[in-house]
Amino acid sequence: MQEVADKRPTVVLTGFGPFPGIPVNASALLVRKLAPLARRAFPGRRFVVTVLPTEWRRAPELIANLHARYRPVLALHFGVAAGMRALRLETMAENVCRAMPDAAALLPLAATLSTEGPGTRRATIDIPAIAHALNAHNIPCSISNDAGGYLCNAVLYQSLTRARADCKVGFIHIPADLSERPLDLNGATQAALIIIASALETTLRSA
Ligand code: PCA
Repeated sequence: MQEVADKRPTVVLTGFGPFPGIPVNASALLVRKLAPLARRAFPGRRFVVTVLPTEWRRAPELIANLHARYRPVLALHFGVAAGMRALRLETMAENVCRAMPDAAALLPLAATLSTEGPGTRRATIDIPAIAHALNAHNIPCSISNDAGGYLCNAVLYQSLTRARADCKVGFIHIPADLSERPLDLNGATQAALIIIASALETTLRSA
């Protein structure tokens, strides 16, 4: 199989599909546009790009599979937040599930993501370095310590739980509406390339 033969360090990129209130998820558009550009910009890395279903059961399962199968050095997850004009770099995930129905109209099974896991898990990408790189390109961004308690938080928590010690993990919320510059789809894609470049530098330093 191709993934066995490919010895390049792997980067996993994920977006999300639709969910109640968001019929078209801009993070899915983003990762699909990003995939060929990232492969061209970073030929030494293999990129595995997935659009996750916004579902309490399936999204964490798929994240676990991605880590087990590809053993990435970097996992960057993207999702949308409504009403935002800037990128939001999430610093932590909380061991909570907000009782909100998912894309399959199902509620979370429990109030927490994990019975044994810690109350919070911290993102392992270098967020100040990424914010600095984005600022240098005049891309609006903020740093957040509240990933929201819905599926974005769940995916960040699960990815941090499943990542091997040599894998950096981060989550970036993008505006749900990518119709305005500088964060239209092109601008958000360029921003994502800057984030990948900065995050890969850290994986090299700690390798
Ligand atoms: N945003 C939601 C889940 C999927 C997405 O794109 C969130 O912020 O949790």
